[in-house]
Amino acid sequence: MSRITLTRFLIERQRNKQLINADLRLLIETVARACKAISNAVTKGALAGNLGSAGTDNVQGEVQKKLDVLSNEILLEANEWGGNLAALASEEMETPHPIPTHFPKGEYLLLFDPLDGSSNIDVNVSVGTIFSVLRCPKVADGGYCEADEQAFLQPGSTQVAAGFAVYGPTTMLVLTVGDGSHGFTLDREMGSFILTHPDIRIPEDTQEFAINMSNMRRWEPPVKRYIDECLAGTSGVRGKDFNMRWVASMVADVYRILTRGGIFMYPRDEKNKSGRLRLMYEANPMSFIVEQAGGAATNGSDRLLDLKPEGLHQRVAVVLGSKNEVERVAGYHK
Ligand code: AFP
Repeated sequence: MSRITLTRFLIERQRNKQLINADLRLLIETVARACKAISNAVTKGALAGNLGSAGTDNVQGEVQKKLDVLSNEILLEANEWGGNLAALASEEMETPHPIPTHFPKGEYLLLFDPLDGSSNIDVNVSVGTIFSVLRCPKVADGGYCEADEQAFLQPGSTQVAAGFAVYGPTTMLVLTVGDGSHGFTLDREMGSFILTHPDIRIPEDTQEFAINMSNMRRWEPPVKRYIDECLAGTSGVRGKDFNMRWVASMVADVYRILTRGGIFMYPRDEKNKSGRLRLMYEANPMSFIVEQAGGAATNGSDRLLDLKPEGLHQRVAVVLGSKNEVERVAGYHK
């Protein structure tokens, strides 16, 4: 049986469906190549001196791991010269990164969380890379506007592509360009991502939830009610038992939900008043992927993909996964 590589998958989307153009294809392939390099660095761990703290803080005031810094550099270097980007933005950088003047510019904006879940690196738990692609807005004369922070502040519904890699027992890449969500496994001998999970579908119902229970005392009443009902099991109003998982790497938790269903929640609470996760490079790309797989994503009151961003590093409450459960939580917020 012939294997469908990421390159062939993308060429077919370009040629047959005209869903992407050559520039977007090159951009996605370049991000995927950078993910392979990050996967190698993660796999080598202590052998390459890659574990531990970098001794610096990022814009969010979080301690940067060596691999956070390295992954950010890998993604920047890989994407600067292709001629398809107007600018890049990252969790690890306060302001957008312009394309160096000696390289041509293009029509796309790339956002990424270079190494999501990085507090899990030193304990050898799965981590990953999340990315989102937007178009740089055009101005009156038909040219592209200045690729400053303002250019990035578009609702998630305008994303033209989104994906994430998870560096787990296997390295997986999940991608959407708007015609479903598709999973690719890294074949290390060949150095290629191979389509192994076409057209992923999230079951609409689930008996598994993912939330950091240590925040329970700070939750808002609708979230508390939902989890209390899950915990009550067969003797409660839901009439069934629920299982719980929390990896504390969004990439791993969302990958599990894509594989067997479930609901993932990082709600706002008394401590994280706006939520903990970042809208532009965590919630938006994950919401695009989850919706394309038949799931739903909300902040409790609104569809995440409809939110108008106010800042590059804005935080947001996130509830996503199996449709019927997400709608139940949204209903409890009304
Ligand atoms: P780090 O990248 O700082 O490890 O944060 C990971 C993350 O953004 C997301 O991947 C997890 O779902 C969430 O934070 C875990 O947060 P808690 O540590 O509060 O459970």
